[in-house]
Amino acid sequence: MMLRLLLILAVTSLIQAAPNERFVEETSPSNVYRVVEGPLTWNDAKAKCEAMDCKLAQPKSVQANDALKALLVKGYYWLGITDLNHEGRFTYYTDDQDIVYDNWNAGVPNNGNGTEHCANVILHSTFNYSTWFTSNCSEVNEGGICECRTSGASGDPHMRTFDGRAYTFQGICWYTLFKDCTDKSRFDVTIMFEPREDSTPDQVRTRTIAFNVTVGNQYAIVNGLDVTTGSTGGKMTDAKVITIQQEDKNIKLHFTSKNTTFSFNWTLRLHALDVSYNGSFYKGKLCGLMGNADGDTRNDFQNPDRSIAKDVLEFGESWKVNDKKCF
Ligand SMILES: [Ca+2]
Ligand SMILES: [Ca+2]
Repeated sequence: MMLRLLLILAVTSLIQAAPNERFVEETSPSNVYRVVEGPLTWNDAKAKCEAMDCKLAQPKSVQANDALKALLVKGYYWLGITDLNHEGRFTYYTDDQDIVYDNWNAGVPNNGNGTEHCANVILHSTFNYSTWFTSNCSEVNEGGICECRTSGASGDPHMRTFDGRAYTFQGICWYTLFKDCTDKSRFDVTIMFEPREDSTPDQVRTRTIAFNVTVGNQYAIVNGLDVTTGSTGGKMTDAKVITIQQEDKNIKLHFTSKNTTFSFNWTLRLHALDVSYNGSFYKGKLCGLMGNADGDTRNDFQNPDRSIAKDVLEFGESWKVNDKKCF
C-alpha cells in the first residue's frame, strides 16, 4: 500500500513538475516539446509521451528542430523516427510517412552494427553541437522528447481544454476562456472572436483576435499586437503581476497565482492562443471554455452553474461575457 502510494505520488509530481518545454509555432494548433528524463529505451520514451497524450517528437523543420535542441541539457534523447518497419527508410512512427526533414550527423544513418533502427538527438557536451544519430531501440538514452498539442484557441477557432478535449466553437464577441472558480476568484481570462471574411450566411467561421487577462487589480488587453496594461484600482490580492514579452508577431504572457504559473503564447499569424500552466492548486478549480483542469475530459463542458451542458453550443454560449462590448 505504501509502495503504491509512493508510486502515485511519484507519478503525480512528474506531471506537476511540467518538464521544461518549448512551443513550436509552425502548426495550428501549436505543438509544444517536452523532455521526459530517463534512462529510457525508445519504447519507454514513447510510452511516457503517450501517457501524457503526446507522441515522441517528429520535428519537421529547422525551427522545430531548433526548439527541440534548446531543451537538451546533455546526452542522447529519443525522437519519434524509426526504420524498424523497413531498414534504411526512416519514417514517423505514428503514421509511417517518410520523414520530410532531418538533421542527421555526417555518415548517419548507417545502421551501425546492423541493429540501429531508432533515431535520437544528442547535445554534445564538449563540442556544443546537436545532430541526429541512430541507436539500438532497446538501448537506454538520457530521455526522450515528446511532442504535444497545446491547449487554447486556434484557427477556426478550434478549442482544446486543459484536460485535452478538442472541439470547435463559433461564438462572436467576448467569452470566458478560463477563470479561477474558487469562492475567492483571483483572475479571469476572456477571449474575443470575430467572424472571418470567408464566412457565409450558412456557415459562420470565426477567429481569435484579442484576449484580456485580469489578475487581482491588474489587467492586460492584447488586441492583435497592441498591448494595454493597467490597474483597475481594486483591492490588491496575493497574485503577482502579469509579465509580457513581445517577439516579432508573437506575444508571451505569464502570471502566477497560488504558486501556479499560467503561460500564454499568442501567435497573431495563426490567430492561435496557446495556454499552459504549471502548478497543482487549480486542479479542478478552473472553469470556462477550457474546462475545469481536473484531468478528466468527460466533465469539461460545464456551464457557469456547474451543470453539464447538453452540447457544445450550449456550453460555449453559456460562457459569453454579456457586459463587454466588441471592438
Ligand atoms: Ca536501421
Ligand atoms: Ca475536466
